[in-house]
Amino acid sequence: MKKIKVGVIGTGFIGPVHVEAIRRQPNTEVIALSEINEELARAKADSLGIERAYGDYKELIADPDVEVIHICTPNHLHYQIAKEGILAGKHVVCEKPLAMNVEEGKELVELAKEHDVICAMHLNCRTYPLVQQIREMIARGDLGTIFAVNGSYQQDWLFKDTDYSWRLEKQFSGESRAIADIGTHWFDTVESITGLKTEKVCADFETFYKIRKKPLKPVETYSGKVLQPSDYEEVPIDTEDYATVLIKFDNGAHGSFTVNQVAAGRKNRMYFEIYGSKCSVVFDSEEPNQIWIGHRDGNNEIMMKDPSLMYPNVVEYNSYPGGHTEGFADASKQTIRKIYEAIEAGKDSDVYYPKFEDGYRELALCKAIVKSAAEEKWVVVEE
Ligand code: NAI
Ligand code: SOE
Repeated sequence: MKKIKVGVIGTGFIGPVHVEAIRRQPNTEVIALSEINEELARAKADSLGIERAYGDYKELIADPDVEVIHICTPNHLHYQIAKEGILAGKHVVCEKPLAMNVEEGKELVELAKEHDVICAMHLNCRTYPLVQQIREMIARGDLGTIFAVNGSYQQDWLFKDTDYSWRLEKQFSGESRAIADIGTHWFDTVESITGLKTEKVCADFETFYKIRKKPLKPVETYSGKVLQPSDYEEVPIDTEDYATVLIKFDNGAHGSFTVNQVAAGRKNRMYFEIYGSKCSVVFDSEEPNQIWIGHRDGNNEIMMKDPSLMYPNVVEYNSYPGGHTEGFADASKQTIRKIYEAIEAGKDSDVYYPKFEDGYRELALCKAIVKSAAEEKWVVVEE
Protein backbone atom coordinates (compact mmCIF):
# COMPACT_ATOMS: atom_id res chain seq x y z
CA MET A 1 0.00 0.00 0.00
CA LYS A 2 1.26 3.47 -0.87
CA LYS A 3 1.45 5.48 2.33
CA ILE A 4 0.69 9.19 2.66
CA LYS A 5 3.89 10.99 3.71
CA VAL A 6 3.61 13.43 6.58
CA GLY A 7 5.77 16.13 8.23
CA VAL A 8 5.12 17.46 11.74
CA ILE A 9 6.11 21.05 12.60
CA GLY A 10 6.72 21.65 16.34
CA THR A 11 7.31 18.74 18.68
CA GLY A 12 6.70 20.02 22.23
CA PHE A 13 3.65 18.56 23.98
CA ILE A 14 1.11 18.02 21.19
CA GLY A 15 3.49 17.32 18.27
CA PRO A 16 4.33 13.81 19.55
CA VAL A 17 0.58 13.17 20.13
CA HIS A 18 0.08 13.86 16.42
CA VAL A 19 3.00 11.57 15.54
CA GLU A 20 1.41 8.72 17.51
CA ALA A 21 -2.06 9.35 16.09
CA ILE A 22 -0.69 9.43 12.53
CA ARG A 23 1.19 6.19 13.17
CA ARG A 24 -2.03 4.53 14.32
CA GLN A 25 -3.51 4.97 10.82
CA PRO A 26 -2.99 2.21 8.24
CA ASN A 27 -2.17 4.51 5.34
CA THR A 28 0.25 7.11 6.74
CA GLU A 29 3.93 7.53 7.47
CA VAL A 30 5.70 10.34 9.38
CA ILE A 31 8.85 11.03 7.38
CA ALA A 32 9.97 14.42 8.74
CA LEU A 33 9.73 16.92 11.55
CA SER A 34 10.89 20.46 12.08
CA GLU A 35 11.89 22.38 15.19
CA ILE A 36 13.38 25.77 16.06
CA ASN A 37 16.92 24.67 15.21
CA GLU A 38 18.74 21.72 13.68
CA GLU A 39 20.13 20.41 16.95
CA LEU A 40 16.71 20.20 18.63
CA ALA A 41 15.13 18.84 15.44
CA ARG A 42 17.71 16.02 15.24
CA ALA A 43 17.33 15.15 18.93
CA LYS A 44 13.52 15.06 18.63
CA ALA A 45 13.69 13.07 15.38
CA ASP A 46 15.95 10.49 17.04
CA SER A 47 13.72 10.18 20.09
CA LEU A 48 10.58 9.83 17.96
CA GLY A 49 12.20 7.57 15.35
CA ILE A 50 11.68 9.96 12.45
CA GLU A 51 14.15 10.04 9.59
CA ARG A 52 14.30 13.65 8.36
CA ALA A 53 14.93 16.54 10.77
CA TYR A 54 14.69 20.16 9.69
CA GLY A 55 15.80 23.20 11.71
CA ASP A 56 13.45 25.43 9.70
CA TYR A 57 9.82 24.63 8.85
CA LYS A 58 10.30 26.13 5.37
CA GLU A 59 12.67 23.27 4.55
CA LEU A 60 10.05 20.74 5.62
CA ILE A 61 7.41 22.41 3.45
CA ALA A 62 9.89 22.44 0.55
CA ASP A 63 10.53 18.69 0.90
CA PRO A 64 8.85 17.29 -2.24
CA ASP A 65 8.06 13.98 -0.52
CA VAL A 66 5.99 15.58 2.25
CA GLU A 67 2.31 15.54 1.25
CA VAL A 68 0.70 16.66 4.52
CA ILE A 69 1.96 19.08 7.18
CA HIS A 70 0.80 19.12 10.80
CA ILE A 71 1.20 22.51 12.53
CA CYS A 72 1.94 21.96 16.24
CA THR A 73 3.75 25.20 17.06
CA PRO A 74 2.62 28.01 19.38
CA ASN A 75 -0.44 29.90 18.10
CA HIS A 76 1.28 32.95 16.58
CA LEU A 77 2.91 30.78 13.88
CA HIS A 78 -0.19 28.90 12.68
CA TYR A 79 -1.31 31.48 10.10
CA GLN A 80 2.04 31.90 8.33
CA ILE A 81 2.89 28.20 8.27
CA ALA A 82 -0.60 27.20 7.12
CA LYS A 83 -0.49 29.80 4.34
CA GLU A 84 2.92 28.63 3.11
CA GLY A 85 1.79 25.00 3.32
CA ILE A 86 -1.35 25.58 1.22
CA LEU A 87 0.55 27.64 -1.36
CA ALA A 88 3.07 24.79 -1.65
CA GLY A 89 0.19 22.39 -2.42
CA LYS A 90 0.34 20.48 0.88
CA HIS A 91 -2.65 19.26 2.86
CA VAL A 92 -2.64 21.08 6.22
CA VAL A 93 -3.66 19.86 9.66
CA CYS A 94 -3.55 22.81 12.06
CA GLU A 95 -3.71 22.98 15.82
CA LYS A 96 -6.27 25.25 17.45
CA PRO A 97 -6.67 28.18 17.41
CA LEU A 98 -6.46 28.43 13.61
CA ALA A 99 -4.83 31.87 13.77
CA MET A 100 -4.38 34.93 15.98
CA ASN A 101 -7.54 36.76 14.87
CA VAL A 102 -10.52 36.60 12.48
CA GLU A 103 -8.71 38.53 9.75
CA GLU A 104 -5.94 35.91 9.51
CA GLY A 105 -8.52 33.13 9.86
CA LYS A 106 -10.67 34.49 7.02
CA GLU A 107 -7.67 34.67 4.69
CA LEU A 108 -6.82 31.04 5.46
CA VAL A 109 -10.41 29.89 4.84
CA GLU A 110 -10.38 31.66 1.47
CA LEU A 111 -6.99 30.17 0.54
CA ALA A 112 -8.23 26.72 1.54
CA LYS A 113 -11.23 27.12 -0.79
CA GLU A 114 -9.02 28.14 -3.72
CA HIS A 115 -6.61 25.19 -3.48
CA ASP A 116 -7.22 21.50 -4.00
CA VAL A 117 -5.97 20.47 -0.58
CA ILE A 118 -7.63 19.36 2.65
CA CYS A 119 -7.33 22.00 5.39
CA ALA A 120 -8.25 20.48 8.74
CA MET A 121 -8.24 21.43 12.40
CA HIS A 122 -7.11 19.13 15.20
CA LEU A 123 -10.30 19.74 17.23
CA ASN A 124 -9.98 16.38 18.91
CA CYS A 125 -12.51 16.69 21.76
CA ARG A 126 -15.26 16.03 19.23
CA THR A 127 -14.14 12.50 18.64
CA TYR A 128 -14.27 10.89 22.06
CA PRO A 129 -16.47 7.87 21.23
CA LEU A 130 -19.18 8.92 23.68
CA VAL A 131 -19.17 12.52 22.44
CA GLN A 132 -20.05 11.11 19.02
CA GLN A 133 -22.72 8.95 20.69
CA ILE A 134 -24.25 12.14 22.16
CA ARG A 135 -24.10 13.79 18.73
CA GLU A 136 -26.04 10.87 17.29
CA MET A 137 -28.53 10.86 20.19
CA ILE A 138 -29.26 14.54 19.50
CA ALA A 139 -29.53 13.97 15.74
CA ARG A 140 -32.04 11.15 16.33
CA GLY A 141 -34.13 13.37 18.63
CA ASP A 142 -33.45 11.35 21.80
CA LEU A 143 -33.03 14.57 23.81
CA GLY A 144 -35.95 16.39 22.21
CA THR A 145 -35.67 20.18 21.96
CA ILE A 146 -32.53 21.49 23.63
CA PHE A 147 -33.38 23.98 26.36
CA ALA A 148 -29.96 24.61 27.91
CA VAL A 149 -26.26 23.78 27.69
CA ASN A 150 -24.02 24.41 30.70
CA GLY A 151 -20.44 23.50 31.33
CA SER A 152 -16.83 24.33 31.88
CA TYR A 153 -13.25 23.62 30.88
CA GLN A 154 -10.97 23.78 33.91
CA GLN A 155 -7.30 23.04 34.55
CA ASP A 156 -4.74 23.69 37.29
CA TRP A 157 -1.42 23.65 35.45
CA LEU A 158 -1.24 27.50 35.71
CA PHE A 159 -2.40 27.47 39.36
CA LYS A 160 0.76 28.97 40.88
CA ASP A 161 2.31 32.33 40.03
CA THR A 162 5.51 30.40 39.25
CA ASP A 163 3.69 28.45 36.49
CA TYR A 164 4.53 29.89 33.10
CA SER A 165 3.86 29.29 29.40
CA TRP A 166 3.98 31.24 26.14
CA ARG A 167 0.16 31.01 26.33
CA LEU A 168 0.19 33.75 29.00
CA GLU A 169 1.48 36.31 26.47
CA LYS A 170 -0.90 37.84 23.89
CA GLN A 171 1.86 38.09 21.27
CA PHE A 172 2.03 34.27 21.18
CA SER A 173 -1.50 33.34 22.27
CA GLY A 174 -3.81 35.78 20.46
CA GLU A 175 -6.58 38.08 21.64
CA SER A 176 -7.48 35.83 24.56
CA ARG A 177 -5.73 33.07 26.46
CA ALA A 178 -7.99 30.60 28.32
CA ILE A 179 -10.89 31.11 25.89
CA ALA A 180 -8.65 30.60 22.83
CA ASP A 181 -6.66 27.77 24.42
CA ILE A 182 -9.43 25.57 25.84
CA GLY A 183 -12.69 27.48 25.40
CA THR A 184 -12.29 26.71 21.68
CA HIS A 185 -12.52 22.97 22.43
CA TRP A 186 -15.71 23.43 24.49
CA PHE A 187 -17.51 25.62 21.96
CA ASP A 188 -16.43 23.45 19.03
CA THR A 189 -17.60 20.30 20.79
CA VAL A 190 -20.92 21.74 21.94
CA GLU A 191 -21.78 23.42 18.62
CA SER A 192 -20.67 20.49 16.48
CA ILE A 193 -22.66 17.87 18.40
CA THR A 194 -25.82 19.90 19.05
CA GLY A 195 -25.91 21.68 15.69
CA LEU A 196 -26.70 24.87 17.64
CA LYS A 197 -24.93 28.14 16.87
CA THR A 198 -23.99 30.61 19.57
CA GLU A 199 -25.84 33.76 18.57
CA LYS A 200 -24.67 36.12 21.33
CA VAL A 201 -22.49 36.11 24.41
CA CYS A 202 -22.03 38.08 27.63
CA ALA A 203 -18.65 37.49 29.25
CA ASP A 204 -16.85 38.24 32.49
CA PHE A 205 -13.04 37.84 32.61
CA GLU A 206 -10.57 37.77 35.49
CA THR A 207 -6.80 37.59 35.69
CA PHE A 208 -6.13 36.42 39.24
CA TYR A 209 -2.37 36.66 38.88
CA LYS A 210 -1.70 40.11 37.47
CA ILE A 211 2.02 39.51 38.03
CA ARG A 212 3.69 36.15 37.35
CA LYS A 213 7.21 34.89 37.74
CA LYS A 214 8.55 34.32 34.26
CA PRO A 215 11.43 31.85 34.02
CA LEU A 216 14.64 33.25 32.60
CA LYS A 217 15.09 30.03 30.61
CA PRO A 218 12.40 28.37 28.42
CA VAL A 219 10.09 25.90 30.23
CA GLU A 220 8.08 23.06 28.79
CA THR A 221 4.28 23.13 28.71
CA TYR A 222 3.04 21.50 31.97
CA SER A 223 6.54 21.59 33.50
CA GLY A 224 5.06 22.13 37.00
CA LYS A 225 8.49 23.39 38.06
CA VAL A 226 8.42 25.63 41.16
CA LEU A 227 10.86 28.45 40.44
CA GLN A 228 13.37 29.98 42.84
CA PRO A 229 14.01 33.79 42.87
CA SER A 230 17.22 33.34 40.86
CA ASP A 231 15.24 31.58 38.09
CA TYR A 232 12.69 34.27 37.18
CA GLU A 233 11.70 37.86 36.56
CA GLU A 234 8.32 39.30 37.55
CA VAL A 235 6.14 40.26 34.56
CA PRO A 236 2.64 41.77 34.23
CA ILE A 237 -0.06 39.45 32.80
CA ASP A 238 -2.95 40.71 30.67
CA THR A 239 -4.53 37.43 29.56
CA GLU A 240 -7.46 35.86 31.42
CA ASP A 241 -7.02 33.06 33.96
CA TYR A 242 -10.81 32.77 34.19
CA ALA A 243 -13.93 33.62 32.20
CA THR A 244 -17.63 32.97 32.52
CA VAL A 245 -19.74 33.34 29.39
CA LEU A 246 -23.54 33.53 29.23
CA ILE A 247 -24.76 32.16 25.91
CA LYS A 248 -27.87 32.53 23.75
CA PHE A 249 -28.12 29.93 21.00
CA ASP A 250 -29.89 30.38 17.67
CA ASN A 251 -32.74 27.97 18.58
CA GLY A 252 -33.55 30.07 21.65
CA ALA A 253 -31.66 27.72 24.01
CA HIS A 254 -29.62 29.24 26.81
CA GLY A 255 -26.19 28.35 28.11
CA SER A 256 -23.32 29.14 30.40
CA PHE A 257 -19.65 28.24 30.22
CA THR A 258 -16.78 28.75 32.65
CA VAL A 259 -13.13 28.42 31.74
CA ASN A 260 -10.53 28.43 34.50
CA GLN A 261 -6.82 27.60 34.27
CA VAL A 262 -6.16 28.07 37.99
CA ALA A 263 -8.75 25.56 39.27
CA ALA A 264 -6.92 23.38 41.82
CA GLY A 265 -7.46 19.69 41.25
CA ARG A 266 -9.02 20.05 37.81
CA LYS A 267 -6.28 18.63 35.62
CA ASN A 268 -7.87 18.88 32.20
CA ARG A 269 -11.63 18.71 32.62
CA MET A 270 -13.93 19.58 29.75
CA TYR A 271 -17.46 19.18 31.03
CA PHE A 272 -20.90 19.81 29.55
CA GLU A 273 -24.51 19.18 30.46
CA ILE A 274 -27.18 19.29 27.75
CA TYR A 275 -30.78 19.63 28.93
CA GLY A 276 -33.46 18.64 26.42
CA SER A 277 -37.26 18.34 26.52
CA LYS A 278 -37.01 14.51 26.70
CA CYS A 279 -33.86 13.86 28.76
CA SER A 280 -30.47 15.27 29.76
CA VAL A 281 -26.94 14.13 29.04
CA VAL A 282 -23.61 14.89 30.73
CA PHE A 283 -20.00 14.34 29.56
CA ASP A 284 -16.80 14.82 31.58
CA SER A 285 -13.45 14.46 29.74
CA GLU A 286 -11.77 13.22 32.96
CA GLU A 287 -14.24 10.29 32.90
CA PRO A 288 -14.62 9.92 29.13
CA ASN A 289 -15.70 6.28 29.18
CA GLN A 290 -19.15 7.02 30.56
CA ILE A 291 -21.98 9.47 30.12
CA TRP A 292 -24.85 10.29 32.47
CA ILE A 293 -28.35 10.30 31.04
CA GLY A 294 -30.99 11.99 33.21
CA HIS A 295 -34.74 11.26 33.22
CA ARG A 296 -37.65 12.86 35.05
CA ASP A 297 -39.93 9.79 35.09
CA GLY A 298 -37.52 6.92 35.45
CA ASN A 299 -34.14 5.96 36.77
CA ASN A 300 -31.15 7.92 35.59
CA GLU A 301 -28.61 5.95 33.56
CA ILE A 302 -24.84 5.64 33.24
CA MET A 303 -23.92 4.54 29.74
CA MET A 304 -20.50 2.93 29.45
CA LYS A 305 -18.30 3.22 26.36
CA ASP A 306 -19.08 -0.09 24.73
CA PRO A 307 -19.40 -0.36 20.95
CA SER A 308 -22.13 -2.97 21.38
CA LEU A 309 -24.32 -0.40 23.20
CA MET A 310 -23.68 2.51 20.87
CA TYR A 311 -25.58 3.57 17.76
CA PRO A 312 -24.21 1.60 14.78
CA ASN A 313 -23.01 4.63 12.84
CA VAL A 314 -20.76 5.85 15.69
CA VAL A 315 -19.19 2.49 16.51
CA GLU A 316 -16.33 3.46 14.16
CA TYR A 317 -15.10 5.97 16.80
CA ASN A 318 -14.07 3.14 19.15
CA SER A 319 -10.67 1.50 18.94
CA TYR A 320 -11.42 -1.16 21.53
CA PRO A 321 -14.34 -3.19 22.94
CA GLY A 322 -16.27 -2.28 26.11
CA GLY A 323 -14.24 -2.24 29.32
CA HIS A 324 -11.12 -1.18 27.47
CA THR A 325 -10.91 2.48 28.34
CA GLU A 326 -10.07 5.17 25.80
CA GLY A 327 -8.88 8.71 26.43
CA PHE A 328 -7.19 11.82 25.08
CA ALA A 329 -4.80 10.08 22.67
CA ASP A 330 -7.57 7.83 21.33
CA ALA A 331 -9.83 10.81 20.62
CA SER A 332 -6.93 12.34 18.73
CA LYS A 333 -6.45 9.16 16.75
CA GLN A 334 -10.10 9.37 15.67
CA THR A 335 -9.87 13.02 14.56
CA ILE A 336 -6.73 12.22 12.56
CA ARG A 337 -8.42 9.09 11.12
CA LYS A 338 -11.30 11.16 9.75
CA ILE A 339 -8.90 13.79 8.35
CA TYR A 340 -6.90 11.15 6.44
CA GLU A 341 -10.14 9.60 5.23
CA ALA A 342 -10.94 13.03 3.76
CA ILE A 343 -7.46 13.29 2.22
CA GLU A 344 -7.98 9.88 0.54
CA ALA A 345 -11.53 10.73 -0.54
CA GLY A 346 -10.74 14.18 -1.94
CA LYS A 347 -11.94 17.67 -1.24
CA ASP A 348 -15.50 17.20 -2.50
CA SER A 349 -16.25 14.16 -0.34
CA ASP A 350 -18.70 14.39 2.55
CA VAL A 351 -16.33 12.91 5.16
CA TYR A 352 -16.97 14.44 8.60
CA TYR A 353 -13.84 16.15 9.98
CA PRO A 354 -13.05 19.54 11.56
CA LYS A 355 -12.27 22.07 8.85
CA PHE A 356 -10.63 25.51 8.67
CA GLU A 357 -14.19 26.93 8.63
CA ASP A 358 -14.64 25.44 12.12
CA GLY A 359 -11.35 27.04 13.20
CA TYR A 360 -12.61 30.36 11.85
CA ARG A 361 -15.87 29.94 13.77
CA GLU A 362 -13.85 29.65 17.00
CA LEU A 363 -11.97 32.86 16.19
CA ALA A 364 -15.28 34.68 15.64
CA LEU A 365 -16.50 33.38 19.01
CA CYS A 366 -13.26 34.45 20.73
CA LYS A 367 -13.56 37.93 19.24
CA ALA A 368 -17.15 38.35 20.46
CA ILE A 369 -16.31 37.00 23.93
CA VAL A 370 -13.29 39.29 24.34
CA LYS A 371 -15.34 42.29 23.17
CA SER A 372 -18.19 41.44 25.54
CA ALA A 373 -15.83 41.18 28.53
CA ALA A 374 -14.15 44.48 27.64
CA GLU A 375 -17.43 46.36 27.11
CA GLU A 376 -19.40 44.51 29.83
CA LYS A 377 -22.39 43.86 27.55
CA TRP A 378 -24.02 41.23 25.27
CA VAL A 379 -22.25 40.93 21.89
CA VAL A 380 -23.57 39.22 18.74
CA VAL A 381 -21.16 36.69 17.19
CA GLU A 382 -20.35 37.85 13.67
CA GLU A 383 -19.74 35.26 10.94
P1 NAI B 1 4.79 23.49 23.31
O1 NAI B 1 5.35 24.80 23.72
O2 NAI B 1 4.87 22.33 24.24
O3 NAI B 1 5.45 23.03 21.93
C1 NAI B 1 5.60 23.88 20.83
C2 NAI B 1 6.80 23.38 20.03
O4 NAI B 1 6.89 24.16 18.83
C3 NAI B 1 8.12 23.53 20.78
O5 NAI B 1 8.83 22.30 20.73
C4 NAI B 1 8.84 24.63 20.01
O6 NAI B 1 10.24 24.51 20.04
C5 NAI B 1 8.27 24.41 18.61
N1 NAI B 1 8.41 25.57 17.74
C6 NAI B 1 8.33 26.88 18.07
N2 NAI B 1 8.57 27.63 16.98
C7 NAI B 1 8.79 26.77 15.94
C8 NAI B 1 9.10 26.94 14.57
N3 NAI B 1 9.25 28.16 14.03
N4 NAI B 1 9.28 25.84 13.81
C9 NAI B 1 9.14 24.60 14.34
N5 NAI B 1 8.86 24.38 15.65
C10 NAI B 1 8.69 25.46 16.43
O7 NAI B 1 3.28 23.77 22.91
P2 NAI B 1 2.12 22.70 22.78
O8 NAI B 1 1.48 22.51 24.09
O9 NAI B 1 2.60 21.51 22.05
O10 NAI B 1 1.09 23.53 21.87
C11 NAI B 1 1.32 23.72 20.50
C12 NAI B 1 0.00 24.06 19.79
O11 NAI B 1 -0.89 22.99 19.94
C13 NAI B 1 -0.72 25.27 20.37
O12 NAI B 1 -1.29 25.99 19.32
C14 NAI B 1 -1.79 24.69 21.27
O13 NAI B 1 -2.94 25.52 21.33
C15 NAI B 1 -2.11 23.39 20.58
N6 NAI B 1 -2.49 22.31 21.49
C16 NAI B 1 -3.59 21.57 21.20
C17 NAI B 1 -3.94 20.49 21.97
C18 NAI B 1 -5.15 19.70 21.60
O14 NAI B 1 -5.57 18.88 22.38
N7 NAI B 1 -5.74 19.92 20.45
C19 NAI B 1 -3.15 20.11 23.14
C20 NAI B 1 -1.98 20.95 23.36
C21 NAI B 1 -1.68 21.99 22.54
C1 SOE C 1 -3.18 23.58 27.66
O1 SOE C 1 -4.16 24.34 28.24
C2 SOE C 1 -3.75 22.48 26.76
O2 SOE C 1 -2.66 21.69 26.38
C3 SOE C 1 -4.43 23.04 25.51
O3 SOE C 1 -3.54 23.80 24.72
C4 SOE C 1 -5.03 21.90 24.74
O4 SOE C 1 -5.71 22.35 23.62
C5 SOE C 1 -5.94 21.05 25.62
O5 SOE C 1 -6.33 19.92 24.90
C6 SOE C 1 -5.24 20.60 26.86
O6 SOE C 1 -4.67 21.72 27.50
